[in-house]
Amino acid sequence: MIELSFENKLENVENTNGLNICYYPNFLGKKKSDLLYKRLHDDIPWQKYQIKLFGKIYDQPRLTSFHSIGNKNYDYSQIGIKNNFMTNDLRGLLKMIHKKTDYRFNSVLLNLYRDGMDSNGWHSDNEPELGNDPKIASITLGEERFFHIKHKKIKDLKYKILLKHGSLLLMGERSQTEWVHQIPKTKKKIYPRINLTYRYIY
Ligand SMILES: O=C(O)CCC(=O)C(=O)O
Repeated sequence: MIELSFENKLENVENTNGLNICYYPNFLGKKKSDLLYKRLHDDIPWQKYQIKLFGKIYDQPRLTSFHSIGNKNYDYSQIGIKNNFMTNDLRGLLKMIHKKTDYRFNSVLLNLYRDGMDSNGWHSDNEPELGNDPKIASITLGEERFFHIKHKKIKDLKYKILLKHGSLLLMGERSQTEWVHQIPKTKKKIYPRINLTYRYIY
């Protein structure tokens, strides 16, 4: 797996073998990131959802909360996720993302990875209500974690990026139709991480 590094001024990589992603390591300053991490950690109504895999029920290995403008229905992973309203903090981040990109979003899924054993397995964000070619804006707060992305058909096309506190990762055209991504577990002793993925629900 090739690690994509974005040092110094190299802030975005586009069309890496057809992978359309942009990474902004310093999207939010440290002060704002610290403040938002604490507020979201304390105020978001985090819930533990269950998922059925091969006929068995498991707790998802993370806590989750879904928020949207206009009470959107989202059948995320078929877990019957509850809709919450967009708080001022979530709307503020949405505004900043809309300034940075032409993509438009109206909802956000938050994940809280409590430690290295919390994770998110290989998947694409491709539920029908996200449209034909979903775009995603992903913000990281708290502990940095590796994000893996691999092509669905071409075995050797695999990349990883260390997602930093206060960073923004944009996943653009074909990122969900042709690629899958994951946040793997780690045995390292680490602090919690909050991730926000902004999405457009039709
Ligand atoms: O935590 C992340 O960076 C990715 C989250 C994700 O893939 C998802 O919520 O679908």
